[in-house]
This record gives sequence, structure tokens and C-alpha cells, in this order.
Amino acid sequence: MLGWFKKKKTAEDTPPISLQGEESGSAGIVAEEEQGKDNRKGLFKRLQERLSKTRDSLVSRVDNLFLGKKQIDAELLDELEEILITADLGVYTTLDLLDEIRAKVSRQELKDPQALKSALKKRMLSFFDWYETTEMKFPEKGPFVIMVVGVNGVGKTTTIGKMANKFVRSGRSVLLVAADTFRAAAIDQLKVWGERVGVDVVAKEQGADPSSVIYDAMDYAAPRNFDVIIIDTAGRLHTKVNLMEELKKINRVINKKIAGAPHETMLILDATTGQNSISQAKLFNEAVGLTGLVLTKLDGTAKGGIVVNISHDFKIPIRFIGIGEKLDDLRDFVPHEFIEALFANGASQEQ
Ligand SMILES: Nc1nc2c(ncn2[C@@H]2O[C@H](COP(=O)(O)OP(=O)(O)OP(=O)(O)O)[C@@H](O)[C@H]2O)c(=O)[nH]1
Ligand SMILES: [Mg+2]
Repeated sequence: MLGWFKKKKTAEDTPPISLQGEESGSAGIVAEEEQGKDNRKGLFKRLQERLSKTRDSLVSRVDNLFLGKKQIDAELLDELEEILITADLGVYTTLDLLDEIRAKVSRQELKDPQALKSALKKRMLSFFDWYETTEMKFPEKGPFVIMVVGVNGVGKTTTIGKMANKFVRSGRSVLLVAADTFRAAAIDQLKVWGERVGVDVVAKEQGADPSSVIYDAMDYAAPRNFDVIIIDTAGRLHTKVNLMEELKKINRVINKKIAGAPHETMLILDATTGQNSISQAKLFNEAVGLTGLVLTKLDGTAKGGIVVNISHDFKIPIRFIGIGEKLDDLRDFVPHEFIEALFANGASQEQ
């Protein structure tokens, strides 16, 4: 099985590069040879730090629930419910989580805060059980085409830059396509990312038909054997029917040029918008059939519980999470690492 972001030469039988392929600390990109266990620890620590707002609003508050209390009673469970909803786990996910907790409490299986936190963590993790088979794979032949969609300002272009960087560092050649022709600044922004990462960008003038940019890009790509083509699209409100129709058209054009493409239709969601991202995921999925999600800005929000909520409500894999504005602030989403980082400062450390 071909792993994702794997060095081409080590393509078979090794786990995906995932977090090991990233840089640590603020010094920027470091040589891959220096990366090992220590680096992994550093990366985990950074993830933990970047999720601190959510941890404070969720796990630390759960800890505080027990101050001055010796047992788990109905009042405490009501408070827990409120905490989970406030951290944006959503009503249904929260109820689902608490159903099991309540049953365990009534069976006297949960008697102290430790046990309760541990049960919460396990149950949250179980919402990601279906993740086993979701790894992205390159097509047998031709480029892997990713179309990136989302509402305005969620971090599409930034995520594309960071993703391109990941691909390049894992030995892939990348082409970026500026199909967001709505603003001149959007085109320039993608070009800047292209320069930064050292990859080609196909762009036309502001106001050009996005589909025509895609035609040009595919013609440009055809003789050049790119491994990955990433298409930036204009931010659009998920509730605007005509804009969603435009996306469908772009989709058709891509498919006409490369059969089976786009292989990945990736929705970028801004985690700070909390529950609104649920309706964004729903409507974009209905319009263009999503194959992957990215949750950005997890560093700036106490509402990181949305990650758990999304996985509970949609069986669309979260490919990456954004935990900052820098090039290396895009992480592969690894459910157990995420949950572990959320709970890491608390006393509950077991899996
Ligand atoms: N803190 C933080 N900021 C982020 C993250 N991802 C993106 N941003 C910031 O979010 C802002 C918007 O990012 P863009 O990439 O321009 O968003 P966009 O979706 O392309 O926006 P439009 O093209 O206008 O729809 C920028 O200031 C980014 O630096 C993240 O993971 N964390
Ligand atoms: Mg953009």
C-alpha cells in the first residue's frame, strides 16, 4: 500500500511519514536525518501547546468539576454535559459520550475523576475507529489532483502552501493552480506560496473563468509529470446555490481533463467557527462529494472539540489539522495523538 507523504524511494511497506517528516522548534526546516524520537516528542509537545485553549476549556474544566466533590452524581454529570457542549463537541456527540458515562456510573464502574476522564477519552477515541482504512492513495498513473474548497477566509490558500511543502519534502513534484480568480490578491498569495515552497503556479488574470484556469493548468501539467496538482478555489458561502453550482462545473472540467480527478475534494474548515462548520461540511458534501477535511486554526480556539464532533457526525476523514500560521504548522491528523495531546496535561495518561 502506498503511504501518504512517503519518500518515493521508500514507498513500500513502511508507515506514512506523518509527523516524523516535520520540523520542530521555531528554527524552521531542519535536515530529515536529525529527526527521530526526540523530534517526535518535540512535535507532540508543540501539538499539546497549540491545543492548550481547548484543553483549558475541556479537560482542565473537567478536572475542576471534582473540586470539593467525592463522587459522581447527577449534578456533576449535568455540569460535564455543559462543558462538553461549550467545547463544541455538539449536542449529539455529547449525549452519545455521556450515555456511556452515565451507564458506567450507574453500574458503579466510575467512581472517581480519574476513571471518568479515562472513560471520556476512550469513548472519544472510539469515534475515530473507522479511520483504519482512510489513507489517501496516489492513482496508479498520472497526477493526484486535489481540489480545495471552503468558505471565505478559512485558510484554504495557506493550507495549500503548507500541503505543497509537505509533498515537496516527501519527494513529490507539485503544481498549484490559482482557480480563485475572484481577487487579484488571492492569485498573488498563491504565487507567493509557490515561490516559498519552490513549486510552479498556473494563474490567469483576475476575473478569468476558474474553469479556463484549470484547462490551462492541465495542459501545462500534461507533459510535465507532476505528482500532485492542488487547485485553489475562491471562498464561497455554502448556502449560495449558484456558487456551489460553479464548484460542480469546476469539478466536471477537471474530470474531463483527467479521468477520475479530482481524486481528493478537500474541504477546509476553520475550527474557530465551531458548530457552523458542521453545516458547511454537510452542504459542501452534498454539492461536490467531499473526500477529506482539514481543520485549521486549532491553535486559536477553545472549540477544538469540533474535531471529535465532525468525526462523530461525518465519516469523512480529517486529513490535516492547522495549528498555526507557519509553514510547518500543518499536521497529519492522527486521532490518538490528538486526543492524547488534549488530555496530556491532565492526570489521565493511559490510552
Ligand atoms: N492561527 C492560525 N491561522 C491560520 C491557520 N491557517 C490559516 N490561518 C490564517 O487564516 C487567514 C486566512 O487564510 P487564507 O489561507 O488566506 O484563507 P482562504 O480560505 O484562502 O481565504 P479566501 O481565499 O479569502 O477565502 C490567514 O491570516 C492565515 O494565516 C492556522 O492553522 N492557524
Ligand atoms: Mg484563498
